[in-house]
Amino acid sequence: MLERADGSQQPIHPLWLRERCHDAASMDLKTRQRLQDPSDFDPDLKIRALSQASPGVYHVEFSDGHQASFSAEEILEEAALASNSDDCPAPRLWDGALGALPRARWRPDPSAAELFSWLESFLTLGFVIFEGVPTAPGTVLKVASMFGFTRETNFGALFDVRSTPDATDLAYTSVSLDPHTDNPYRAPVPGIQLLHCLVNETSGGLSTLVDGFAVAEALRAGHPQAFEVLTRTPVRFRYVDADTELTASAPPIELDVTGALKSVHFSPRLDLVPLFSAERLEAYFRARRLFDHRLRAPDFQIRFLLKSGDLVMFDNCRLLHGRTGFDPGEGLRHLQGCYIDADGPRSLYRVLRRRAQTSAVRRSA
Ligand SMILES: O=C(O)CCC(=O)C(=O)O
Repeated sequence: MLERADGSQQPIHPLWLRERCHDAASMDLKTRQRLQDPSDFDPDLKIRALSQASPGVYHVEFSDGHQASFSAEEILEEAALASNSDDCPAPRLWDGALGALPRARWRPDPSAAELFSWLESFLTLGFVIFEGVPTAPGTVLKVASMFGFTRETNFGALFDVRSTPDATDLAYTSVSLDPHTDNPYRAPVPGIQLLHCLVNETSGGLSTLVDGFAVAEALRAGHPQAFEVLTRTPVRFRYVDADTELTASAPPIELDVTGALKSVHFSPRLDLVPLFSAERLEAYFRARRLFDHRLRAPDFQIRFLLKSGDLVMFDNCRLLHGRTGFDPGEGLRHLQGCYIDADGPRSLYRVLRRRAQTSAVRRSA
């Protein structure tokens, strides 16, 4: 048992603790990877002796003869991690009344504190808008590289979003686009999308964003059966052009093992539900309609103009994006986009936090 800050007791399982030994016999100290296969530990392992080595540090002797020291603080921190928690800021769900948008002045060489605050906005709200990003073509890739590795696709490392007569995707026309997640036909789906406005000479083409997690939670609360149907129906998404044929299946609302929201997969231009029984299909169509009508409702959606030099980076597994239609006769509208994997900003956030903690400890020493 360890005592938590609030005085309550935290039971610690011997095998769980044995797997966390970080002495040189248990792990490679450089890579911090385990040297022993933990499945070989005695399943009936016990703690034979426990003593306090110094304030907050315990010396443990296990029944297999191994001895190790642990910081109580570190063990309690690890114990507090819920099974679905990744120790980054939790999503703060929002709706159409969000108010001030998370905007930041872009700088190619931000301070650690600036970068940290950009990441906090992104991780909590699912998006951040940078202003003043140079409009030289390709700059979106430079911005992306600050947060993660570009996920190249059949559209290339970046894609141009502008109205063209030979469009291979409705995004490359001037029609309005309802809220959707990008590329649900890929496995894995691109985690994060960046869209950088180089030029917008039209009066339309407003960008839209919806917090898919907020809508999903509203559905769970108000229409639990519909929510359940959308978590259990595998929908097939498909993209085909002359050189590419991609398909992937996913439920519109994907949950993790604890039942928490994991991902939204939604693109009404591309979804194909398998031919289930009439009863199952009707339940799905009713549920999709409820979900989609909320995704399109102003109560949940925000609209804003991306002007030349603005760049929006958003979580493609949580937020849905779209745009209003525009008249290409009014002038040019040209965005460049790219994808990065979902884990880049989370890794960067942890590294910055660790560095800040280390330098705070150094300063106080
Ligand atoms: O034109 C826009 O603002 C958005 C385009 C879009 O939805 C996309 O590229 O996926």
